[in-house]
Amino acid sequence: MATDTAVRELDAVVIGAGFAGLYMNHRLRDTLGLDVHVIEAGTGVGGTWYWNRYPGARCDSEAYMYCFAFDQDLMQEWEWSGKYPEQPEILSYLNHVADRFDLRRNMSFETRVSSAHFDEESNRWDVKTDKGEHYRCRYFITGIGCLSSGQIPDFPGRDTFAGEAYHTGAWPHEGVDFAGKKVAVIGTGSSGVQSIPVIAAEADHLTVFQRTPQYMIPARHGNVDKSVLDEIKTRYETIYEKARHSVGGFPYDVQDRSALDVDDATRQDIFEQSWEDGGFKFMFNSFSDLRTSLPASELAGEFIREKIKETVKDPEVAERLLPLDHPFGSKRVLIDTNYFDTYNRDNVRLVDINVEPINQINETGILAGEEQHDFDIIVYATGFDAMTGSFNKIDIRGRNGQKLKDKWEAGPLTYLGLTSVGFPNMFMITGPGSPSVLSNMPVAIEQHVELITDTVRHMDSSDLELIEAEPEAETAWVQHVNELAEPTMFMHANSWYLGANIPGKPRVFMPYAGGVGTYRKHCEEVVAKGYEGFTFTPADESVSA
Ligand code: N01
Repeated sequence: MATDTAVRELDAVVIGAGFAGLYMNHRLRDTLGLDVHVIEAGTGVGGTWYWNRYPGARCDSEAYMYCFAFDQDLMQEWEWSGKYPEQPEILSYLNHVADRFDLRRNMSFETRVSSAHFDEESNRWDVKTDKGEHYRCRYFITGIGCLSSGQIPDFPGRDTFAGEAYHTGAWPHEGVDFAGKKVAVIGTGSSGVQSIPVIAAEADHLTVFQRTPQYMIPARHGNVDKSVLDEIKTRYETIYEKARHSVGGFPYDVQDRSALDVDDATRQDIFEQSWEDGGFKFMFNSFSDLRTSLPASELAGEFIREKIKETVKDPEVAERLLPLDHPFGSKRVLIDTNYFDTYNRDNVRLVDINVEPINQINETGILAGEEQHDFDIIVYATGFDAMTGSFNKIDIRGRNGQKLKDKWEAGPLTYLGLTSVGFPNMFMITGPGSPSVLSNMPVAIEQHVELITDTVRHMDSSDLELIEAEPEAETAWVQHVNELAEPTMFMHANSWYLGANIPGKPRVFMPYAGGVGTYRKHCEEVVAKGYEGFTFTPADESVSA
């Protein structure tokens, strides 16, 4: 039983030791000299890459872009091995960063923040953990990730299954042995699509339970010659600068052409070339309007459907794999390696749960429609309570004891995706209403961490006690975020961006769809205009602690 211990006074508490928490710690502690403590639930650093160890896990951002850019020496010394960074390599990288900057010495591991309450008497946050620790700090900062709260649907009888069951986002560190086993994978999002080909190659038999067929672009993953990466390193500054001012946080050239303005043969050639290149270039580097024009998106969708039909040998299986109910780009674009080919294997079966619904999970397996499927292992690749789920798990209370969870009951309300009215001196790194998941995360994270650092520096040098968003600014921001999403393909599908994967969750588009470059410019203007939309409380006007 946890007991309350002495209160520890700090400048800042940061939750999470992933990309966000690591860099925030470095900036506040080493640049500003603040007394900071980082609280992390895992036994080590890594965040997403600590938890998501499922087979085939890797990032869809190319490796040379999926890292910190704040330190030139760090950038030059780290060597990536392949086109895309695999989970063990990213975890090694983040451990290297933690070692290099000595970031663990002010961290608690295996500890969860249970509550964070703003005390209006002292203008301090009281942060308590499940270990009974109590911190009192000026700044309360969340680096809790956007996809950290795993969800396993409440299928009838779910807990009666006698075999092994795993969620991709909480994978056992010792790995799972699939050899000779009958395996089920439920879910065909990024995690399912990455793990399915790897599990199929190991298991005796794999059955995939699919609710929504998906569009995918081949990754073209493989080793990259060191000379290529060395050459990239000579241009790192330029590359990152381009990424910082781009839409998706990638340094890809943007094409100023509509898919509708070229003839069929030209369009086909461009799609083919982008398909050969693989990865997100298909989306960002082929045509300018795949995210915003339904007819353009449909042309890309049709191209991909043809590729699926060409790849999957059994026409009936191919038909079940065709995404027809949502346009390309309306859900997270998936990057795959051998996904569709996997359905040509003799040991793989696809169940469309729209036709054969999962009626029950029982001791031996899954009853889908009228058919019983027996399994040794069930893998839930069923996603996350995205963006707000991890906030809701912590009892966060601002002014007048208002709970963040209550304030966000109808959807997250933030200013810049960074702050929320009534929660002074609380900053959310890549919170809802910021570009976050619609971009290459390290780029978005660095921008937020640096903005928070500059803001804290400004407050300290100007003797300002509190920063708080203004209600009008927050209302306008939420409206702006909605308006940006409205003309995009994102509004045409049931996705976790809209909370549609969680029963009862309000249908609100949560990330900022205007791109990291536009968002950065907006933040710079806010600062240049004296932190427009924020109110500061000077130290001498506040009640002293
Ligand atoms: O989760 P998801 P994920 N019954 O929500 C299905 C990032 N990520 O873990 O599409 C049956 O995308 C659900 O079906 P549907 C990335 O941003 C990145 O795969 O909702 N099925 C879907 O097929 C990604 O988008 C990387 O109809 C149910 C699947 O489960 C995000 O994390 C790698 C169901 C969930 O897909 C989440 O990806 C991994 C139900 N009740 C993750 N509920 C890389 O960078 C859900 N499903 C590579």
